[in-house]
Amino acid sequence: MTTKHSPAASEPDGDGVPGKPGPVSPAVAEPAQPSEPLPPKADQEGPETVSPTGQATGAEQARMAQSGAYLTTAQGARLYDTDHSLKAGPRGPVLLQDHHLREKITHFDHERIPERVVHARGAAAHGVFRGYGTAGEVTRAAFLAKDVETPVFVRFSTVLGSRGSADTVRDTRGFATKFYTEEGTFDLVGNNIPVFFIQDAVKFPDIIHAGKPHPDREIPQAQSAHDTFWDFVSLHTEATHHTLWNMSDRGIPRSFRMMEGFGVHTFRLVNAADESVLVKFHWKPKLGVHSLVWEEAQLINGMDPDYHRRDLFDAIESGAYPQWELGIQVFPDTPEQTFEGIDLLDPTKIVPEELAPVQPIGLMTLNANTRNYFAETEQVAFHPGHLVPGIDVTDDPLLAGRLFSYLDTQISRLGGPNFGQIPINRPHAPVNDMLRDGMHQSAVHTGVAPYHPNSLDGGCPFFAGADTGAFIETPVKLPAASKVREAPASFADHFTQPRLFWLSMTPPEREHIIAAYTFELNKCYEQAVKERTLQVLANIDPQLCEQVATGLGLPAPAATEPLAGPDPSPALSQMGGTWPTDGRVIGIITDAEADLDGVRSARQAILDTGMVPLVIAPTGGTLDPDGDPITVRRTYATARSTEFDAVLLAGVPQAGADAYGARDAKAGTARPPQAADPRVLLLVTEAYRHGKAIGGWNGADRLLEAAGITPGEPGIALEEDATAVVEAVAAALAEHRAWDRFPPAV
Ligand code: HDD
Repeated sequence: MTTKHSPAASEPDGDGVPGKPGPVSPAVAEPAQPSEPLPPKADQEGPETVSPTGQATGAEQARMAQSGAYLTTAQGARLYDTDHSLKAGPRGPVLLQDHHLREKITHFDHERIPERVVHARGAAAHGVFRGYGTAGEVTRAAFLAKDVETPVFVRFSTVLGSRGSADTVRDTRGFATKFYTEEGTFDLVGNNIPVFFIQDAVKFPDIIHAGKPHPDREIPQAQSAHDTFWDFVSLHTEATHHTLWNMSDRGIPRSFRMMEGFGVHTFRLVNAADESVLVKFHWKPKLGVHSLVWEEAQLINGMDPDYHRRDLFDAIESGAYPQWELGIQVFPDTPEQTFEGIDLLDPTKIVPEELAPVQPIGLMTLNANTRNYFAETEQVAFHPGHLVPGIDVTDDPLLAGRLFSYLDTQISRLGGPNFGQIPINRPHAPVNDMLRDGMHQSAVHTGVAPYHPNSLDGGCPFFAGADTGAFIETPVKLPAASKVREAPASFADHFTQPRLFWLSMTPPEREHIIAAYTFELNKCYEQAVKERTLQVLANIDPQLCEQVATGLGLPAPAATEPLAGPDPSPALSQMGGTWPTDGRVIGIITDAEADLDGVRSARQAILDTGMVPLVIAPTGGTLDPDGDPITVRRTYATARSTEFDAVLLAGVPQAGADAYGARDAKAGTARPPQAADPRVLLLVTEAYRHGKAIGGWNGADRLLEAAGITPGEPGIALEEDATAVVEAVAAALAEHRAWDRFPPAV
């Protein structure tokens, strides 16, 4: 006999005596009756997607989730139990005829799909792109040429780590955008670094084999700090430029919202008169480009490995929609395909913005979170070959290989050639192809003649022409040439542009680069790898090489390449400006004895400036529960400095110090009395070390003193009242960090 499970009857029922089951509040009891599901939150509504057969899917399918009164099998038969296998008696063996058990376990066994071979860890969001209507002169692509709104889906990612790795590792970040335009889908599959490791796609498996964990023991995870990576990049010096960007602050972004994005390759745009130009795409974040510091990034990997995806999700949830302006650098489409001597087909080279300004052509706003990670973020399939009329590729040999690789990889990752029918991948333009059948075909194609021309299905479909919106490849003239496995001579210059980047950095940024190389190379075992890398660094800059060599305890070699020029490009530095502080997180450290009116006004002032306050107190719950309660968001035990962009001190939190004192007294230990709670002291000293703004009032100077911080320093704001403190801290935060707090690297 099987027993019918009755959820309500199984809940505890008692009088709250420890060890005895207590009464259960209706809110936490397991629901026993069908009720309406919670409505989706407004900001979880993503754009509708439409199937090739015209069926609405996205939102419609979302409503299917855990809704409806009755649980059913996959075939729609209602179920009365999903918690017990069918058995021969309550203690008897499980019966093979339990078809529900078999269906449920079989489906579960196949829930995972292969993760992406690179860029496995990512986070994504929906949004809109609005063209400024200014690009018509250079492209006929309507979503750029006209003032129209186009839905987008953007996936940010790390490159090396597997799907469950941490967010704030030192790595390149992917920045892939799918524009669902009315003329077809356009994918801009870029990175947050404008150059790439290699110049030819044929080397991509090699650089990835070198960067991924060692094949024998599969360590380290999501790190470039290991021998094979440095072996590869020191032997393939074309990787020098990209590696230098990686070792700079660009390799550890503060947030996806604060990263630039780059199309990397040079693309070709074609206008309505069939005139072409060469362009490079740039995404410029409205919040500015900001980074973590290395110690902070490492701590976050332990404290909150989901830091970047949480930041993106929370910002969108709270209405702080991230925005990027799309811009293009425009170059004449000459047969040489160079600009100011820079080879536009070499993906390891940039064109400094001072030589070719970035011209804004549209604005992207991410305004809706994903509703299902698997369905959207995991199943989205980008491809640089997803192009629309008016945007074409060039002969960059790295791009050529990508045009093959992205389609190919989806076949194993998404299980067949019909991945384009998955809701997140469905174009918003009408699809009328003659691709048929195959694994996971979900369209019910009608007609009998999926070939062209035909006389049986009314001749349909017919071809479009240039005047009816066809994608027509630009008839670029090719030079007469022989078949060779060779690179052009200009591809051999591997050091001018790394030097350009180095010379464009400010002293604190250079110190971070030196520290990064020193850290990574000290993690390597092979002496030859370290020495070869020092030779590479010598060819960038002697100061860089010498300082890293000191950190490694090795002699610095002399340069073997000329070190003259080039002119620095100030646009490459992240320092020196002020930026909006929207969505920045401000911790307010307080306790029940502090100036709680001040805490209330600080909270309000933070919210008024579009930032996010988080009150930190000794325990959870509320402060001043009988007055005007303040909700505590973090306790001294759960808060760490890494969660905050700046910290406010509403007094000298003593509660923890008292607790330590009492414990010491009980244990009879003779530690010196604590000036403040040690967890608070740690939080404040870390924030200080990471160059974060710190503000305080109401005796906060004593806490600073206990932490060894001098009040008059830049980025330290002590004021009479809480609102003035918030104002001063916001002003300091607009510069992102107090830069002169960073000590020399070695
Ligand atoms: Fe790639 C994924 C960016 C070179 C092969 N790549 C992938 C993603 C980004 C980039 C952002 C993640 C897309 C997503 O979120 O789903 N890749 C780049 C950039 C490159 C580049 C900016 C150089 C300019 N990639 C590159 C080469 C090859 C690949 C040279 C192969 C020859 N990339 C892939 C891939 C991936 C991929 C194996 C893995 C998952 C996927 O495509 O869909 O095909």
